[in-house]
Amino acid sequence: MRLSGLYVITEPALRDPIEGARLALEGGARILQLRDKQATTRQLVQTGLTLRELTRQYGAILIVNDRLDVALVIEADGVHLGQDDMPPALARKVAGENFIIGVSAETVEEARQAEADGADYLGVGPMFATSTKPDAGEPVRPDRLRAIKQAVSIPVFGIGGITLENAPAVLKADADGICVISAIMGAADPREATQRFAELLSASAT
Ligand code: 3NM
Repeated sequence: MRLSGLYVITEPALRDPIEGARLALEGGARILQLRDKQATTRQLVQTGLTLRELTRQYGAILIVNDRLDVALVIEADGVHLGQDDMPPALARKVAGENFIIGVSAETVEEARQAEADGADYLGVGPMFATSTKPDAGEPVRPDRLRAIKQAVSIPVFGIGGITLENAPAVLKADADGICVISAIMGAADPREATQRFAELLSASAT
């Protein structure tokens, strides 16, 4: 199955990850990432096990940010790795072929390397200014995503500062999907926000 569409990520500073995940799943999210940079390993595993149960109920994919060990222990579907995390080729050795490995790429060179290393999808960003990841750097804009799409054949997701208003520009640059944190986890009604993103994406897919 080729990954595409709406990819929702938790952020404990904005909303409790379990509550946020439940609302996003109710709103139609079918790819969910557990991201919590502050949690202890024990906390991450506990939250992860709950999210595993919830995502199974909804038939949704669960990815764990950064931590291959936690992803394997909670039987997540995959892991998302940054440029300073576990090298994707080594993660693949441990996790096997039926495990999703996502990689963050900011440049065409990083994207090509990640694909060569066996990544299943790429997260490219930040598309726009974001305060959710203070070290994300300057926006690379949708143009960079378009250039990366032309250089690789795996699915490419845009990430960083994506809202309902600017998501169409990312999709127009040929993104396979979009990753969203604050526009959903920071929304007054995350369920409704998710529904609106999901509608936007399904309209663009037709
Ligand atoms: N990674 P929001 S930007 C987790 O550029 C993350 O790789 C980024 O959050 C990257 O949707 C980002 O609130 C934060 O902007 C995305």
